[in-house]
Amino acid sequence: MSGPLRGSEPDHPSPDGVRERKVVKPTPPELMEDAGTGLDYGIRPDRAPGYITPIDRFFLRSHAPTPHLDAARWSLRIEGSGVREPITYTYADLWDHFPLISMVRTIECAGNRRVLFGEEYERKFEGTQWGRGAISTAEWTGVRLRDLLEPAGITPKAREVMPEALDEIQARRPMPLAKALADDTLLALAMNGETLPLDHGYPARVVVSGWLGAASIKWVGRIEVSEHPLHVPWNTEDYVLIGPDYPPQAPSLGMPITGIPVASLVELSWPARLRPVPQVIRGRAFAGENQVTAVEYRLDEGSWQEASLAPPEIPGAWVRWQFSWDPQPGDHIIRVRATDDQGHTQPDTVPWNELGYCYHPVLSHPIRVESTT
Ligand SMILES: Nc1nc2c(c(=O)[nH]1)N[C@H]1C(S)=C(S)[C@@H](COP(=O)(O)O)O[C@H]1N2
Ligand SMILES: [Mo]
Repeated sequence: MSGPLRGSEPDHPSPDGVRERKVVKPTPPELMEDAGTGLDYGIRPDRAPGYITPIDRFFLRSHAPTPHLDAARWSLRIEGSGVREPITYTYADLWDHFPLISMVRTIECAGNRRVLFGEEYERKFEGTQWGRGAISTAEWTGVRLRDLLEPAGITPKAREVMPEALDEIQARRPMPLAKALADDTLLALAMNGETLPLDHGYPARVVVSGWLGAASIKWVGRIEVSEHPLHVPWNTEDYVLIGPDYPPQAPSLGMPITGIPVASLVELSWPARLRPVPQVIRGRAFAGENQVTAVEYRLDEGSWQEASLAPPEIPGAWVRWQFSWDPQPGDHIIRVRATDDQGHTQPDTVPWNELGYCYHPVLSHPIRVESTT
C-alpha cells in the first residue's frame, strides 16, 4: 500500500484495533450531514453562514479514503497522444512559474437530492444517499489548466483532456479540450485562502466550473491529453443519465453529464419548524455554467412572486435569494423556482434516470408553523 507518494495511511486499523476515519477533517453533526458512508458529508442547509462555504463545513464526496500525499515528492505529469513533449511539474513549479488565479466557484455533486428523487418515484436509488447538502462554494486559487498544458505542445488534433487521481480508485474523467482551455478551468492549490485541505484534494485538484462535481478531480497526479475520445467508468457507467429519456451514446450506457442544471435550495431544515412571526426566508440557487437570473417563490397555493437576489452574482457560482414572510400557524408549503440566463426554469418534475442524478425540479418544502400559545 505504501507507494513513494504516500505518507501515513489513516484507514489502517490503529494499534487498539479501532478502525480510523476515512476522512481527515472533523465532521460534527452541528456542521455537516452524514450521508452514511464515512466518506460523504453534506452541508446543513439550515447552517450556511455567508456566501462562501467555510472549509470546516464544505461538503465532502470521496469514493475512497483521503490519501495523504507528500507535496515534496509529488509531481504532475502531462502526457498522451495530444501533446508533443510530455512534461512533469513539481509542486514548487506550480506555485513559482505560473500566474496564480483566484475564482469563486460552486461545486455540486450530480447526486445531490437523490433521496428526494427517490421519494418522488417511490423507489430507492443506489449511490450516496444525498439530501440537499452536496453543494458548496469556495474561492479557489491555482494555475489555469491551459497554462500547464500549453508548454507540453498541444497537437492540432488533440480533443480530450483527462485529469487522473492518485487515490485508491485512480479517479478520472475526461473533458473536451475547449473546456480544459477555458479561462476558469483551474488546477487549484488553495481553497478560501488556505492550502488545499487533504480531503479536498491536496496537493492539487481540478476545478471544472459549472460541471458536475465528479469532473473536479482531487489529488491529481497525471493529466492525459488525447487525440481520441476517452472512455472510463465515470463517463460510461457512472455519472451518465441512463433511462428511456436519455439515448445511450455508445460505449456509454447513457448521456454523460456535463453542466449542472438550474436548481434552488431553501436554507431551512426539511421539514422546517418556524415561529409565527415576520421573518426572512433565505436560500441559494445555482445553474452550473449558466447564470441564475431570477428566483420566484410560492406560498401554499398562492401565486408565484419574485424573490430578491443578493449580490454577489458570480458566473459559475450560486446566488443568494430571499423574501419576507409573516406565516400563520399551521402547515405550509414553500416552493421555489430559479431561472437561468439561457431561459431554463426549474421544471415541475424531471424524468427518471437509473442512477438518480441531476434531480432539479421545484420542490415542495414542508413547513410547520407553531401556534403562539
Ligand atoms: N480523486 C477523486 N476526485 C474526486 C472524487 C473522488 O472520489 N476522488 N469525487 C468527485 C465527486 S463525485 C465530487 S462531487 C467532488 C467533491 O469534491 P469535495 O469533496 O471537495 O466537495 O470531488 C470529485 N473529485
Ligand atoms: Mo459527485
